[in-house]
Parts: sequence; C-alpha cells; structure tokens
Amino acid sequence: MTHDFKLSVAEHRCRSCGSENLENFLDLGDTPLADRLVPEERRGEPELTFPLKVAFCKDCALVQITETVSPEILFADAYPYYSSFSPALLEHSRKNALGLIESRRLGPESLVVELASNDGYLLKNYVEAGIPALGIDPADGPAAAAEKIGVPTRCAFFTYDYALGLREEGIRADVIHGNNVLAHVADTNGFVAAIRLLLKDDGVAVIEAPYLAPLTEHCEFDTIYHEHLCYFSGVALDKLFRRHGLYLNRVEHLAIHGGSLRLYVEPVENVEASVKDLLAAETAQGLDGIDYFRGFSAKVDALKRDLVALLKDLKAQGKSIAAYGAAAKGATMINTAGVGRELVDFVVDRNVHKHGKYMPGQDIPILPVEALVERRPDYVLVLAWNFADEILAQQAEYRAGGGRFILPVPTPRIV
Ligand code: DWN
Repeated sequence: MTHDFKLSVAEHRCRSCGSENLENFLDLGDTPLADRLVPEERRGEPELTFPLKVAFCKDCALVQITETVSPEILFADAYPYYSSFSPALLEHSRKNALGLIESRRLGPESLVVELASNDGYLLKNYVEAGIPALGIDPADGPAAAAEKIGVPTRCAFFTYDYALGLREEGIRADVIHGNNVLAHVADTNGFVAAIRLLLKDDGVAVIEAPYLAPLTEHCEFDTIYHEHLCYFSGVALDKLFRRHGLYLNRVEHLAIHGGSLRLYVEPVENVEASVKDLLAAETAQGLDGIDYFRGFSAKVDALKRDLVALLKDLKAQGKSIAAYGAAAKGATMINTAGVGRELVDFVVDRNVHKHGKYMPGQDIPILPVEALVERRPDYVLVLAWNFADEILAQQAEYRAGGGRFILPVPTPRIV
C-alpha cells in the first residue's frame, strides 16, 4: 500500500545545510517500515510502504534518504527494539560509561542525560555508580522497561522546545549520550541545537552513529531504512556541529553495528589528531564527493543477485533455510533482495517482543532462538550479521548437528 502523504514527506533539500544540490545515487524501491513487525491479527493486510532513495548533498557531503516518515509511526507505538537483548552491546555500553565516569570525574553532583535511552541499557551503569541520570525516549515500551530497572526516563521526543523546557527546570548535563539517534531525527539541526542548549559549557556530548565508510566499503546497504534518515561521514558531521556552536574534538572508530563512530562533541574547540586524521582520510578516499558513491548501486545489485542465487541453489538441492535476527536491517535485506517464504521458512530472535510476529513485507514468522535446534534447518541466513561472532558462538549445538550459517555482507557466503 503506497503511503498517505500525512505519513511521510518527500524532502528536496539537504537535512543539514538546506541545499537543493542533491544527487540520488541509490534507489531501494518502495519498502515497508523495517521495525513495523506484523502481528498475527494484521497478516494479509496491506502494509505501509515508502520510497527508500539515498542522496548525496554536493554542498555539505551529507548522505541521506529522501523520504521522511512520521516519527510517530516509526518509534512511538509498539517499537520492538530493545538494546538489552544484545550482550555485546551491553558490555560495549558499560565500558563506555565507566570510562566517562573516570575521565570526566563524574559524581553525585553530575548529571548524565541519554537521548533515545531505550530500555536503560546504558544509563543503568551510571545509576549503579550513584551518578544522577535521566533518559529521554519516545518509545513507551523501552521507556517503561528503563523505569522498571530504576533509570529515570521521560517518554518524549527530544526536540529544541523540549530542551528549552529542561533548561527552564534548571536541568543542564555534564554528559549527553546519543547512541544511534542522530541519524533518526527528522529535525537534524533542531536536535543538534537542542544538545547545545542542554549541555553545560564544560560538558561533552558523546554520540555514536554508524559510519558511512564501512557502509559503502562493505556494501552494508541493508542498514539503510526509514528510521535512518542520515548516513554520516566526519566531513558532514563537522559542518553540522559547527553550525550550532559545537566542535567535533575527538573521534573513536568502533566495530559495533558494522562500523560506527563515537564522537566527542564540545562547546569549546579543541580538535584532536583523531578528527584531523579522519577528515584527511575521507578526503583521500573521496567521501566528500559524489563520484565516490556513483558505483554503489551496482555493488548493491550484485550482492542481492548473488544472495538470491545462493539461496535458490540450496533450495534446489532440497535444503531447508531459516534466518537469525528479526533486525531492521534484515527487513531491508529480504524486501529489497526479494527473499520470501519460498526461500526462508522462519526467522529466530532473542527479543521476546518480536516472537509471534512476522517480518515486514514477507510474512516470515519470528520464533524463539530454540527453534534452530528443534527444527534443525540445514542453513541459517544471519540477518543480524553485525553480531555474527556472538550469534555463531551461541549456536554451537546447532552447528555441532551440521547446521551451517550464511553471511550476506559484504559478499554472500556459507561459513
Ligand atoms: O539504529 C538502530 C539499531 C541500533 O538497532 C535502530 N534504528 C534499529 C535497530 O536496528 P537492527 O534491528 O538492525 O539492530 P540490531 O541490534 O543489529 O538487531 C539485532 C537483532 O538480533 C535484534 O532483534 C536482537 C537480535 N539478536 C539476537 O536474537 N541474538 C541479537 C543478538 C546479539 C543475539 O545474540
């Protein structure tokens, strides 16, 4: 079902600098919302679909999708993503928090705020250390889960006006976390300006976002979906922050989510070598120019073609295939490549909120992970490939019984 104009808006200007000098370089077609899993009672009903096209801004180098879907239908009702179902992410976050407690000398007088705080997966580390924390997240399920474990959370969208309200309450943050949220907000400039408003003058915003370079180098096109409005390079981020009196002073490269950046952004300019090196490397790679992206669409088409050919070949041999990870990226992968129930029988996932529902667009059932050993499919397509090491290590029993995994990115292969 194509969308109602009230549910989405086609953008013709850059989300960061407002330029109209955009060039589309990838079209993934009209796709369903990646995290809008289908409950039993809605099976067979037409699903909302929206254009999924990617453009490059020739003026500020921001890569972005051209359609803005209403955040209310993306994140508010029944948003199924809970960070705490990933042990690797929990450990990654714990180390991040403990490192900042030490480096910023945080204590009972400090305040740490997380934007898109989800189920308290990160802020719980500050609460346990006796450091005041406040979570802000629009998804009622994860926000309630955070409160349940003692993380003070406000169920709201973080906007400039919301930050003004916090300031009027006398709330200013020593540290603001924003993990996998900057790419998700429709008002990119308003969100960054709100961070500056909420941050103390000697504070730091620590922002994690998937990094554009591995996305293109490793063909991680399935990380493109309507929740992710922007796909960041250092060049584009630096321009965005400076526009609002914030400075990208340090950057760390992370393996999480297929390759991310951890950005240290402050109201005082003190740019370290890590940022200078990042910007120089991107210029050398050509990430600040459209030519770098012009061949990407062909790479994506080749990966999709090779994946479907591999799956069809296994089915022709009489093999059974399941999938692991009812991930948002998994929805992009199966819907843009055309992987349906004729190829994949079911998807397993540890997130209990996803069980009993169906993958968007393909009506593939989502089951508990135990189904892999109970039903013993011959092959399992790892849709959550960014956690492949962790997932394969968990599934020793399935592998011991002869089960094999298929990794789709950067090239489809059996392991
Ligand atoms: O930006 C976003 C990223 C951070 O998370 C959100 N907009 C949406 C979401 O994207 P995703 O669903 O692709 O993220 P994940 O974390 O790659 O999804 C992994 C899926 O796999 C989750 O449903 C949890 C599941 N899982 C599992 O079943 N067993 C994950 C691990 C690590 C496991 O061991």
